[in-house]
Amino acid sequence: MTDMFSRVLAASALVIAAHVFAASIIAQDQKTDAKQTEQTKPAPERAPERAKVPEALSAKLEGLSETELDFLLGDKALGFAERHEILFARFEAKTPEAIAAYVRAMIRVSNLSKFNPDTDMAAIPLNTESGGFNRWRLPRPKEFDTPRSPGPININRYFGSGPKLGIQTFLNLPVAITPEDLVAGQVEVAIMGVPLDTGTGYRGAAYGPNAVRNGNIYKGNSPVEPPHMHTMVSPTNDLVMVDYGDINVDSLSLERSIGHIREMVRQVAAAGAIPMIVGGDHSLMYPDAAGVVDVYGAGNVGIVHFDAHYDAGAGGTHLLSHGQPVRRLFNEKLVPGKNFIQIGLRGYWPGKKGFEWMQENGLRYHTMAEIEKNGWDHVMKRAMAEALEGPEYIFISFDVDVLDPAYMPGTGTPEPGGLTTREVFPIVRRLCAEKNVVGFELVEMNPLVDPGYTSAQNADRILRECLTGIAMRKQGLTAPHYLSPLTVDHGHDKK
Ligand SMILES: [Mn+2]
Repeated sequence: MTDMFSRVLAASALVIAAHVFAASIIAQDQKTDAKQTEQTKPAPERAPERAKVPEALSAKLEGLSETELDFLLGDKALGFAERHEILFARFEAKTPEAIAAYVRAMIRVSNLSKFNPDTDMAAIPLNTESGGFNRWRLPRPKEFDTPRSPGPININRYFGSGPKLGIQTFLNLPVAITPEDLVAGQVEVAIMGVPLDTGTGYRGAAYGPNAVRNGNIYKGNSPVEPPHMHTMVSPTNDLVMVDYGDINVDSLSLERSIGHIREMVRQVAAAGAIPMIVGGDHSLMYPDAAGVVDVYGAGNVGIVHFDAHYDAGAGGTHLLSHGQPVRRLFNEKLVPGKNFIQIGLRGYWPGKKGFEWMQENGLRYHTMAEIEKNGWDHVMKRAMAEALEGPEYIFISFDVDVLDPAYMPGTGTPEPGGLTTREVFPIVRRLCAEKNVVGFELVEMNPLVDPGYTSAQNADRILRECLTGIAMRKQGLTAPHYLSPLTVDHGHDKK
């Protein structure tokens, strides 16, 4: 009892600390943004290489001014062609006048693209007169509701309750609303939704959490649940889990939302539960991982990042989006480069520079090209070994677009040629069983672009694979790629 009391106390102290933290996050952001811009600038000693003018073209360029020539032969021209040779080829048939006009047009476009203090807003103003400025993130006062003792609440009326019955929760789990509920219930995993999609530009990921709640066919509510067949372990039997509801956001502003999300994730982790976040778009990775790092310490958490894209974009107008969380976590020194393991990259992003940045900074990436060359088993083994060698804790960031669109049509940025469910399920389960997972997020599931329920069902199964792994770890089943002897082989072959 004393122990529980001290847990409640610790949790409330944290709530207060987190509020103070949230108030200062904007100021902090300004500082880190300045830092980020500095870091993304090329180092001054590395002067950009000037392209060599082909002989055939040199006479035609004689009329260009020094500035125009500098622009044409320098890095900035590469915003108009991948290589200088491509640009020079465009000039072959042009007159010197046409070339000069072309170069001036490039300079004009380049200048007009930049921030102009006379016409542009450096910050988007908010209506500070609004009486509801902070209402979206205020907890509902206890005084408004019927008094109850803290702890998880089962909201099912019937002893046996199937998938079509009742108020939908993740895996038909009981509900918890406050950190006191988590502490009183000694909750081990708190699954929560974050209906945020302002970081992507594609509306719909905000509906992900409720689609996952609705989208699975296994929703028992009995004290004994059938185990996961591959392992004969059932998380519902072995773990205390809750649906922790949704984290509210300012649905018009990612920037205004991240402080609150980070605070809520931190609260759950500090209450001793594993936060499992269902998004929402991938900009969530920043507040989700940061909230976990706030509890376990910068540098102590590795991130295993499943994604078709590297999400370490830099230099964009917006300082956070679903394509930038990796860069931001790295720039703020919350997660060192060597602690990132990326799996499933393909398509067209990043390009050469992005891969070079990852190599320079120690990030471990596993592309579909590597899988094409060496096969999935090889790559899974390599990534598992890297995760096990890394820091004590891991956070799993699962962007559903790592799956081939055949398995996950419901996502904003689908990319052909991805992983199959048969490849993804075992590695997620293994990571959660063989390594100390302290946080998990599933992001970018957009039910509005999947008229069926394939996406929601597979998303639900990914959560279950992780939960099965966590339950296996609790039972001590942490051997490499453990599978149940009962189900993995019928045993009737002649010895
Ligand atoms: Mn992503």
